[in-house]
Amino acid sequence: MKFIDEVTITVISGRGGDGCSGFRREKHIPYGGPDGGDGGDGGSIIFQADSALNTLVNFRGKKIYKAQSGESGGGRQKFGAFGDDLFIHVPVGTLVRDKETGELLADLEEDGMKTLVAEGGRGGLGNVNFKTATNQAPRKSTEGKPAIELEVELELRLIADIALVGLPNAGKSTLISSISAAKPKIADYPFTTLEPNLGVVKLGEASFVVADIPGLIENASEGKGLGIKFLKHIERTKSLVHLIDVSWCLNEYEAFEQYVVIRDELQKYKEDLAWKKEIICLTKIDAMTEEEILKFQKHFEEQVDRKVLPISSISGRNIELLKSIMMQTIEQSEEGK
Ligand SMILES: Nc1nc2c(ncn2[C@@H]2O[C@H](COP(=O)(O)OP(=O)(O)OP(=O)(O)O)[C@@H](O)[C@H]2O)c(=O)[nH]1
Ligand SMILES: [Mg+2]
Repeated sequence: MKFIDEVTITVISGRGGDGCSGFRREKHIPYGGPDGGDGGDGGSIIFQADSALNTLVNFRGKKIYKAQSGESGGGRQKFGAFGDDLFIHVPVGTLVRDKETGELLADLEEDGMKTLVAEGGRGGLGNVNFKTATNQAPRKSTEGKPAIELEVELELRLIADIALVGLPNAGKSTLISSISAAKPKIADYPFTTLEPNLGVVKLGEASFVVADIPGLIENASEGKGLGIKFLKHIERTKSLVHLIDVSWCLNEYEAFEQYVVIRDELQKYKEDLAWKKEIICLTKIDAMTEEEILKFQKHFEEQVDRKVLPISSISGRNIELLKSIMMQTIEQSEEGK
């Protein structure tokens, strides 16, 4: 299953500072020698893997990354300052490629790993370097080496933090399209989604990855429907959001039965999956009265003995709240590791 996040950015290293051509001029020293200092080296572009990041979403805004140039040398053999290197932090698992040639420049597979991708230009030499026995007063100095500008492609294979599970038509794709930029097909019939869709959900500075999984049905664990193929991917997520469309149910018992069907399948597939943290959402509540919502919610909460969240992707009700609960759940599961 390929979930790929890709983005192209431009990186520019710093150019080297120019060497200086200068001569010592002091009151009582008529023939002061050459004293032009060297230019400083420009800063390099270095990519660094950082486990605190999990998507490339932050690169969608800023496109150009530039390291500092070196400063020119000065008189009195003054060296130009070196430009600072620019460290670009990327999620662990990011590949960096030269866009033009396709060459792999960095494969940042471990936290903290660093790779230099564009070296800063060397500083030029000041004329002090060119003094020889025969040429005591060289005017020669060299320019700093130019910057390197590269268009690079960053690629990250994503692993979802949260999977949306539920029966076909429960509203999973609609939810992912309302909380992320993912644009999956949505339709009023079962099995609309045939392959998982991934979406990156942004919440303030943080972000996490949600997978919209094709609908599960009874006996999915034995291979019915599309489900089984994807259950193993659900295994790798930190938690689940279980969507139950209760809007068409005649009563709360019928509604809860839908929940039980999926829980059974998860459990039959693997005990571990059933114990994964799960956020239970009653969906499409815009199509219900307040009374009905309360009745269904109360019944679910009594049965599962914890909070259940009624939501509507269409009206947006409780969607922001759901996003923050998702974030909290991910954080808790990371702490519990
Ligand atoms: N009224 C209402 N309709 C919704 C809501 N969310 C989804 N729907 C509708 O429910 C139908 C199914 O939505 P999908 O998002 O395609 O459902 P799904 O769970 O992805 O379905 P599969 O991919 O087949 O598993 C569509 O007609 C949606 O417009 C909601 O919050 N309120
Ligand atoms: Mg779908």
